[in-house]
Amino acid sequence: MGKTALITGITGQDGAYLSDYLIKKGYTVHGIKRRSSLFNTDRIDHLYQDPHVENRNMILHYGDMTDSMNITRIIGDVKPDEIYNLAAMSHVKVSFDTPEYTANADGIGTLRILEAVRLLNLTNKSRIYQASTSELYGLVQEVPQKETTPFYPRSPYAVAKLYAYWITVNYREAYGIHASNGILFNHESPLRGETFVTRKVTRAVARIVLGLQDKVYMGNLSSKRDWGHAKDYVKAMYLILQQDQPDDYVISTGVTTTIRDFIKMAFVEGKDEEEVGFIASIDENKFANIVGNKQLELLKKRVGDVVVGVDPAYFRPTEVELLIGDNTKARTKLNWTPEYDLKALCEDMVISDLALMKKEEYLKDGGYRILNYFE
Ligand code: NAP
Ligand code: G4F
Repeated sequence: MGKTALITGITGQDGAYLSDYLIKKGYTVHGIKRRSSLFNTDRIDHLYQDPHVENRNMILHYGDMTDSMNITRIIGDVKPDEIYNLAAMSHVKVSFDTPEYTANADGIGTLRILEAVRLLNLTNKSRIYQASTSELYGLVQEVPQKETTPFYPRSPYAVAKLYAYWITVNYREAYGIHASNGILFNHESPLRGETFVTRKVTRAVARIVLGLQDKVYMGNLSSKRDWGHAKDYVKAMYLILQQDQPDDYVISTGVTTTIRDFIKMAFVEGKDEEEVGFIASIDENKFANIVGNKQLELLKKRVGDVVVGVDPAYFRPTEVELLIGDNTKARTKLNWTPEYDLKALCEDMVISDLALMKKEEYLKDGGYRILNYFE
């Protein structure tokens, strides 16, 4: 019999990659999905099985992190071997607009999972992975950041995640639950939400290349992030729950890059003093298979055009300026190493967005997206 996993946040970036990974390992995956007026299952549609199929290995439940009874009922019904708590209002800037909701879903939501496991007498059965974050380091107290670096959160999101981190440690120490924190640094992919910085850039690049958009407006270009690929990071989540002892791990690449340099890597050159980006040159080989000759000619004419501007509306009231993680513990104890570097990640995202935008351009009326992100 394969193991059973319950994933909260299954419709998100990490939920999609993790489900795919666990199902390939023989798991039966249960996922909690919020009710929404649209399907919102694009990222997991390739895994979905109709409820009438026998012996399904992917089962969805309606639920919400703010609903204790619902969370407790689902955990009681599924009795999972492993719970991956990935659900969260995960956008830092938006958390300044919705601080109370963020505290409820991201902070108390984690307590609801832990308390359900305790009340249902599943403390010896269900292992718990908590999606903690490098945002906990905020105004960094040490460079690079490791498991012992003191936290200094800088947003309602990070403060909510601070509660979630410590309540996970507390339930481990108080009740002996196999509960662990993965302190994950930023990880991206073609499935990344469209309003996070890397995806905003790679989508804009694709749309500018295809002539669908003239310019993109960004926020703070000087902050630095340690970016990895979500495909690598969900493997670390799995490894954390396979350890005999629960523990907390930093998951990162150990390389940090400014937003400005990511934009340059994706497409354009920058003029730092004016905070604008212009198209420096066109790599014909990069785009030849995607755009037609006519489009390539039009694109070449745009060399020198300013395509990136800065709009202070995207600045945050308090910013996290520098994140860079020391992943020594994960490398040595979990035997985890990331396969993607930033260049490979950026390329994966740009190529995928070019293909997606091209399809969207053709399929404007149908609205179908038939992309195989998982190969
Ligand atoms: P994401 O793409 O934003 O996905 C978040 C998921 O949580 C979605 O499935 C979302 O559902 C669900 N969700 C949000 N609020 C919910 C609620 N009240 N009840 C139930 N489900 C809810 O985030 P991600 O990038 O996959 O990240 C996964 C987790 O890791 C999050 O907890 C995030 O904070 C944390 N994290 C992410 C990173 C990163 O760089 N990606 C780094 C460190 C930690 P809908 O689809 O309905 O919105
Ligand atoms: O891509 P971001 O929105 O990610 P952020 O704030 O680092 O948070 C992400 O990573 C965390 C892990 O450290 C997760 F916990 C969290 O859930 C989320 O996945 O912004 C990255 C940087 C920031 O400094 C921001 O100010 O990019 C800067 N930025 C500049 N222009 C922008 C923009 N960010 C966004 N979203 N949009 C912009 O136009």
